[in-house]
Amino acid sequence: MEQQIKELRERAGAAVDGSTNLRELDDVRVKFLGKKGELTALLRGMNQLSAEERPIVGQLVNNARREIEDLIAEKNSQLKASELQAKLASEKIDVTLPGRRIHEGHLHPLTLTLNRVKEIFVSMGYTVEEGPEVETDYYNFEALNLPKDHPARDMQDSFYITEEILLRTQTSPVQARTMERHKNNEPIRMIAPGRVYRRDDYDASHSPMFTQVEGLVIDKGISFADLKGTLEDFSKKIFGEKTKIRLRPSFFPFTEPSAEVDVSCVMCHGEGCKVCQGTGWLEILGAGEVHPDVLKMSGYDPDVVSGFAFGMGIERIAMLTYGLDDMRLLYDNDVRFLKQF
Ligand code: 2NM
Repeated sequence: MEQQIKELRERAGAAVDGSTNLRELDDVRVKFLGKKGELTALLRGMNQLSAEERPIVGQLVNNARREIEDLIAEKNSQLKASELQAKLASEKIDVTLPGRRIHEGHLHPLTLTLNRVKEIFVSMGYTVEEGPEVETDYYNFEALNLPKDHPARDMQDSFYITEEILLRTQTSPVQARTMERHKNNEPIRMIAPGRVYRRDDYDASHSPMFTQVEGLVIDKGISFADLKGTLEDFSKKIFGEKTKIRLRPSFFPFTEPSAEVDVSCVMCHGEGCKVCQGTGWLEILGAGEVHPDVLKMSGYDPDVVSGFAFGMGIERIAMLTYGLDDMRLLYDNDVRFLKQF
C-alpha cells in the first residue's frame, strides 16, 4: 500500500509537470484527486487493512493529497502567469504610431452659394417654398401668362414627358402653387429655390439643368420701390456693401413692368474688366411687378394687392463669388476642384 501511494504521488507529480495549459492541469486534478480519481480509489481499498495499519496509511494518503494539491496550486499560478504574458505580448499596441487621418467632407460650392442666398432672404422674413420638378403645362406656363406660342413652350426648348407634363423650366410654378393655396388676398413673402431644366446645348455657359432662386412678395401697396430696395439690399449682402445696382427695362410675360437687374462688377468694381466685358456691370437678376392676370389666375385681386417677383441663376452667382470661368466645374465633381472650398 505504501508503495502504491508513493508510485501514485510520483505519477501525479510528473503529470502536473507535463501540463502545458490550465485545461490539461485541471484534467490531471480530476484524474488523481477527483471523486472518482485514483486517490479516492486507494482510500476505498483501506477497509482491507488492519485497525493498526489504517491510521498510518490514512495519514500517508492525506499527505500525498496535500502534496499533490500544492504541486497543482504552484503549477496553476505558473501557467496563469505565462498565459497572461503571452496575451500581453500578442495584444501589444504601439502607442507611438501616428493616428489614422480622417478625411472630412464639406458642402459643394453650389450648395454653399444656395444656402447663403436662402439665409439672406430668410433674414428678411421670406419663407422657403418647394414644389415638383416634373410640372404640368398649367403651372409651368398657363398660370404664368405665357402665351401658347412662347418659345419656351416649344418641344425644342423644354423637356416634355407628355404634351401636358414637362420638367419645369423655372421655379415660378412654385409661386403659382403658393398663391393658389392662399385665400382672401393674404400677403406672401417667399422664395422658391431649386433645379430647373432647359434644352440648351451644353457648353461653358449653358447647362440643361441649373439652379434657380425666384422670389415673390404680395401685399397691399407693394411698389416698384420695394422691389428695387430689396434687390439692392440682397446684392450688397451677397457681393459686398460697396455693390451698386442698376435696372434696365425688359420684358417677361408674368411681370409688368419688367427689368433686368445689373450689379457693379464684383471683379473690377465698375472699372471694366474681362469678366464684365469692359462694361463695369454684371447682369444677375430678372424682376418686375407681378402681372395683374397672373395675380387673378391664382386667386388674388389686383385691385386690392400688388406684388413684385424676381429670379436669378445660382450657378452664375457661385461663379462670380468664387471667381470661376467655366460653369462645368460645378458639375464635373473633380475632387481637385471641390477640395478648394
Ligand atoms: C424672373 C424674372 C421676373 C417671376 C415671376 C413670378 C410670378 F410667379 F410671381 F409670376 N415668379 N417669378 C419672375 C419675374 C422671374 O426670373 C428671371
